[in-house]
Amino acid sequence: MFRFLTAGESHGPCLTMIVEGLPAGLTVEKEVVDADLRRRQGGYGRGGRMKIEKDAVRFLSGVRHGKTLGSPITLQVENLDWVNWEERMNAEPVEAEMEPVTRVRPGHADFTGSIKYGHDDVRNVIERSSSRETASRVAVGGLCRQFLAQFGIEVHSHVLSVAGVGYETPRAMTREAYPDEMWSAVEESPMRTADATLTEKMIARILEAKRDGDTCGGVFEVVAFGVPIGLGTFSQWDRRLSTRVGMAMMSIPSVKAMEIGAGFETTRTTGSHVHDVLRHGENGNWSHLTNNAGGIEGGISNGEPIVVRVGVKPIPTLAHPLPSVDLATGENIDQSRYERSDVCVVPAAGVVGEAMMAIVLTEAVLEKFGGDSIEETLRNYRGYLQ
Ligand code: EPS
Repeated sequence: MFRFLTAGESHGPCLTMIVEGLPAGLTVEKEVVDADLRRRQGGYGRGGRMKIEKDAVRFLSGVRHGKTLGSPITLQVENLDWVNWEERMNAEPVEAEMEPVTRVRPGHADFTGSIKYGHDDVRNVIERSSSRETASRVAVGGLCRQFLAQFGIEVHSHVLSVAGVGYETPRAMTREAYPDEMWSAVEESPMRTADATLTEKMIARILEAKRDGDTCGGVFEVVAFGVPIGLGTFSQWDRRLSTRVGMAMMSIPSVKAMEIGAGFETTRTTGSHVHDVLRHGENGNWSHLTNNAGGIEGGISNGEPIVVRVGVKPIPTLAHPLPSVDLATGENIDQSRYERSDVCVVPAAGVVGEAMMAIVLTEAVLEKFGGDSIEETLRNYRGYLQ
């Protein structure tokens, strides 16, 4: 069974991840993980923290001479900001008086977390609810990406819109709709969107929001190519690939919506306009004329690209704060608290979406093909394809 856990506070010394279940003998490169970590740090609209951090992974166990051992893999990403927080975040009691955070930000975990855990200092909530945790998932996803590459599976993401500025019409989702040049353009764009004009418009929208002390959400799309027919199953609700992709995407902080393939669009028309006609080629390959199903039918991958669109709300830390409550006094106040933050995290959230997709597919590939060594997994995979 593939599984992982993450630990670490946003301004603590580091993030730690333990990954279990990757087969032995898989070549893993730190550089591939680090490249993903860098991509998550980028994107227009990020705040001051990203100027401090230079996320990079350290393998602390489970890897020897560049190959997995089959034992638990421990990954670590340092928080370079820790030096500025050593006293405030020390595990040991400290002498200095610390002013507690008590004015909660609407839309943040500040309120629910404080009530739930009985904290009188919201700092105790902010630290783990922070999206800093998503660096952990990206590191794990960077390992999964290297596992999936063995099966010819690739995962990409791009931004479709920011605060309503973006692609207007539903896009085709077949393999041909995503040429390789598109992904190079996405990687070049600070908005992670292939259209240069759209990049400019999105940046202008973010600048406008920033001037108003406001924030922007948006929609990103994650696409996985090369997924074989047969991952996931309808036989139990929680083993459907759609269930698992849904849970993975909804687990990303600030995500409030998600659809698979044509999603909500399918509800506005009739069946004959929605379902993807199946073809059997002379070469024996299966294909569909369209991909409205987003690569999943009956909770099982159907061989087409897996396509999901994910809606990210505007982040709750506003430079022009909304009215709120001071938890210390119970008083209604005119302005909640502001602290250093980002204005738009949609491009970064897309990179986290890629990691979550890679994690779900890794789990599903291992469930289907098993294997304690990568050779064994590949042998089972090739046998199935035949
Ligand atoms: C975050 C607030 C900001 C973000 C942070 C998420 O951090 P800080 O409080 O240190 O300024 O930059 O995101 C990250 C640190 C990251 O790595 O993505 C929050 O309140 O959620």
